Amino acid sequence: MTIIRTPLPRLSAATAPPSSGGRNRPPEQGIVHLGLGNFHRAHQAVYTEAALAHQDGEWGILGVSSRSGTVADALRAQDLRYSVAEISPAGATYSVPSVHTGALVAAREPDDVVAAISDRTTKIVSLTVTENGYTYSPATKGLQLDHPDISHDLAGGAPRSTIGLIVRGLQGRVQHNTPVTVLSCDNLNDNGEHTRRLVLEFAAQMSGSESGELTGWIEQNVAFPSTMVDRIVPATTDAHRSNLSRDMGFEDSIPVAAEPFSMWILEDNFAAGRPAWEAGGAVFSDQVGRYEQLKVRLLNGTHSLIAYLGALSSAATIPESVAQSFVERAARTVLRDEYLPSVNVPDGIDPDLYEEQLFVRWSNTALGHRTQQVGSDGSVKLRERIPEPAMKFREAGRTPHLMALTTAAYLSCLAPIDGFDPGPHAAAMQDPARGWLSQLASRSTSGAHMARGALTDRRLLGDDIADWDPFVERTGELIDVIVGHGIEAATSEAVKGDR
Ligand code: CS2
Repeated sequence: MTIIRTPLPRLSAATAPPSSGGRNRPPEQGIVHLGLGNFHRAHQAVYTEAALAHQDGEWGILGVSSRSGTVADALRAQDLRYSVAEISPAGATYSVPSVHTGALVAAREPDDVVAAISDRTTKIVSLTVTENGYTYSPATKGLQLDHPDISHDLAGGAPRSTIGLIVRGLQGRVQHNTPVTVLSCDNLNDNGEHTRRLVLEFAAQMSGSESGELTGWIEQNVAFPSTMVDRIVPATTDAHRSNLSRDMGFEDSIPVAAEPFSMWILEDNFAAGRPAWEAGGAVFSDQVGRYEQLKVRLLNGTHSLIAYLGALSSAATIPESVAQSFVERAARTVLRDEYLPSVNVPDGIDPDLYEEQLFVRWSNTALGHRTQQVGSDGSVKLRERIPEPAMKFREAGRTPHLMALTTAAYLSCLAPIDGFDPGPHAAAMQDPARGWLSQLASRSTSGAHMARGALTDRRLLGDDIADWDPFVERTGELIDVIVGHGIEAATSEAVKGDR
């Protein structure tokens, strides 16, 4: 007997479940969002859906992808709908947000993006462009003026960089003099102030008389609140897609899988209003900086260690990695003994509960968060995670051995020395520094040599680490142990610390 399968319908306005709150028309646009990746679609978009269900408003989102057209084109083909699957070992629950009003690709349509940011109806320009999207130098924290996209944008071409797009967009607002908020939602310390500094620096570097007027206008009219965003959102896999079709009865080419946990803490400093994101559980607080430290260090810093130890021990996913007792031990040690002492814990947060919750989240076997994904872009992530808390150790004359292990494992994954094979998960990691680090590795005759070359180059972890011999030396020794005896041996050495 031949079984004829009828193809499932594609997700569209007609096949989507009704939006929450019974809204039956798309919202008016008030937000331009740069970075249409999975994280934004499972985080800010979900909070915006809840806000609009609670209170109608002009908070529809024009989503902008930076380079690839895959998501933007698929989103348009699906009437701007996509599914979010909250996945845990207990099962999956689905929702279909309906908050996007359009989708653009910055590399393809830069002028339209600039025009949208300039438009007086835009009240918020939000960003999830990853650490890598800010084109800044770790040594100066200022704009990377020698970055080809920045020099191109400063010369006046259609902008290629995120900061260039924002500043050109703001420039168009001077005429109608309408305030706006630029909202960074990336894992950067002090992300509001950081973005403000880069935007003002770009404006100040522009040629001609426009520059002075524009900088003054930005200082007066643009708010840059800081935020802490948190949700584990892996890259979508074919398994996510087919489970969704099975459960929902439609085909969605761009679903997003996310953990059930979600957190958003924001400074309530908006120049032109905001959605009622608290309806979705967002918290407006004057302790954002503390939450950001807690999250970037305890979650992200430890996450990097789990990813590199995992990749070097053939673990494809974060839950597989942290299920190994040597990884769990290292993760608990770095979190408690090295990151936590540097954090000014926000009021009402119990660090023990926070730690336990992190281990539950990292152990979500149904989500399949890959070590390769968390390990990617280490050169721009580690500079946010390691140098500041490490300085507390330097001031006390001590060495943070697990932070040195994180750095040694990162370098061994990205740029192995001496014929060392870090395995397929490490080989699949992407990183803008892979080129120069690999060249360095090919000339390095020992871990000490490699660590010195990598860390004294201030591009990697900035000045404080570059000038700190005991940290550089410890990193080199641990690379040698990884190469000579394996990652487990190196981990137990690091956990022993100064004992
Ligand atoms: C991760 C983060 O890829 C990474 O470096 O640490 O993406 C992490 O999953 C999120 O910040 C969780 O909120």
